[in-house]
Parts: sequence; structure tokens; C-alpha cells
Amino acid sequence: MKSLSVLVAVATLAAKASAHYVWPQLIVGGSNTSAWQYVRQTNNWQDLNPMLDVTTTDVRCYTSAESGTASTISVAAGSTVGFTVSGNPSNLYHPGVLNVYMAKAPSGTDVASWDGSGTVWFKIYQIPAIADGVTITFPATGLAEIQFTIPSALPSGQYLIRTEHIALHSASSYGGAQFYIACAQHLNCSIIGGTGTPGPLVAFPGAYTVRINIYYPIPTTYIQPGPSVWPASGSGGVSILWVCYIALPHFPPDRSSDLNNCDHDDDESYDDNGEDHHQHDHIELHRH
Ligand SMILES: [Cu+2]
Repeated sequence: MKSLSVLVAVATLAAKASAHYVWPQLIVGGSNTSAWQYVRQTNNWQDLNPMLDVTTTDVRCYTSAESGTASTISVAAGSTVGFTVSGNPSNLYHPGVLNVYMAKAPSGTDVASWDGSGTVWFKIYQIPAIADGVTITFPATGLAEIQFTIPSALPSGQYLIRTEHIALHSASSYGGAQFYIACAQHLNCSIIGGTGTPGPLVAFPGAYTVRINIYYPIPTTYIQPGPSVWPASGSGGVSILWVCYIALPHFPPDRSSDLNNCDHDDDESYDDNGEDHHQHDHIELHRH
């Protein structure tokens, strides 16, 4: 286990601790289905708290404390589906990035009783951060729902659809990124039937191995966690090792108490751009 020391800008955005959320409703044909009808009821369906440990099987669907099942709906490949956000408030309140994955249940296995194990997940949609070297923005922030297209090349079969919003406001601490996850069950009954080969495939847990960290100086690029989207719109490989080059340069000074659990370096540096709303710190990034 090697320790990789890097200069890291630790920052956080003001965020209400109570501002958590879940994904209870699948959107099909532009209409909301009932809460937890096609979406497996997640452990946090009442307290709305995030999942924090990417090393457990809860990083799949976050259902270990619930029945983990739901009704299965038929949706044609090429159609648009989505998830609603419910919470206080009912939108993706925290700054973060979004991914949507699918996984095909093994032949002969009913998706309703399948746990999503194995190297079976591929990404079909994402809303990454945008870093321009000066600032970083999170276009997913504030969305009350997401909608995306099930790839028309998707082969017929039974699938899980997994969405996650990875909130980064507390991610300066090791393992501090908050995962808001939900899985819906989907039976693809496309008449045409796609002939594509989804991939790259990843496993949960496993796809995310490095916790979020915030680098300094602010990077000019941002690497979205997980594999590239399928079907590929360009070249790209699997970034199994998740190192997010995130920087959140602006935050109120009274949020410095959030910078806990970090492996601090003594020689802190401060940006000269306004001491009252910039703060940089050094922490260590541990690479396993
Ligand atoms: Cu929250």
C-alpha cells in the first residue's frame, strides 16, 4: 500500500446536512410511476441518508436492509426513461456528478431476484463535472429528475437500471463522498432487438476504489468516475481506478469545520484571491 502525497485543495460548498434525497419513481413514457413500484426500496427511503462505503455490495442498489425487490416493467430499447428525485428539497441539491448504469440478468435468472453481482454493469448516461482550470461546475445540481435513452442497440433481456448521484461537498474526507443510489427493474421487450455488445463492463463494488479528493491547483480536466458511456460516442477506456480531479475553490469560511478526517500537512497555503472565501489545504491521497 503506497501513500501518494499530493497537493490537494480541500474545499467544500455550504450544504444543509438534511438535504438528502432518494430516487423513488421510474419515469416511463414521460409519466411518473408510483414510488418504489419499479424501483427497489433503498435503505434510506425514510431517512434519505447517503451510502458512504463503496466497498460494500450496497454500492449496487443500496437495498441490504430492505426487501430489495420491485415490480418489473417492460420498456423498449431506444425509448426514454428516467428517475425522479425526492427529498428535502426534492432535487439534486448537492454539488456532484451523476451516472446511470445497466446490467443484464444472467440467462434463466429473473431480474426481480437478481442482485447485480459480477462484472456486468455498463454505463449508459452521465452528467460529469465541467472543469475549465479556473472553476468547476456541476450541471446535475438542482435537477428534480433525470431522463435518458435506453440504447437502441441494447440486446433483449432483463436488466437492472442503476442511477447514482455522487455528492462531493463532503468528499474532502477519505470516503466522504455521498452516494445516492437506486435500481429499477426493466424487462426489455423491444421487438427489433438490439445487436450491440454493451461495455466496458465493471463490477460493484469494485468500479470505484479511490475516494474523492480535491486537487490543487485546480485541474483543467475532470475524470468522470466509472467507465465510458455505451454506446461509445468516442474513444475511451475503463477508468477502474477512480481518481476525481475535483476542486471546489469557493466556500464560506465557516465551513472550515467540514475539513475533518483529512490527513493534513502542516504547511497550509492560502489562496491570495480573497482570504475570506478561499482556503486550501494539503491532504494525502492514498492509493491502494
Ligand atoms: Cu445530503
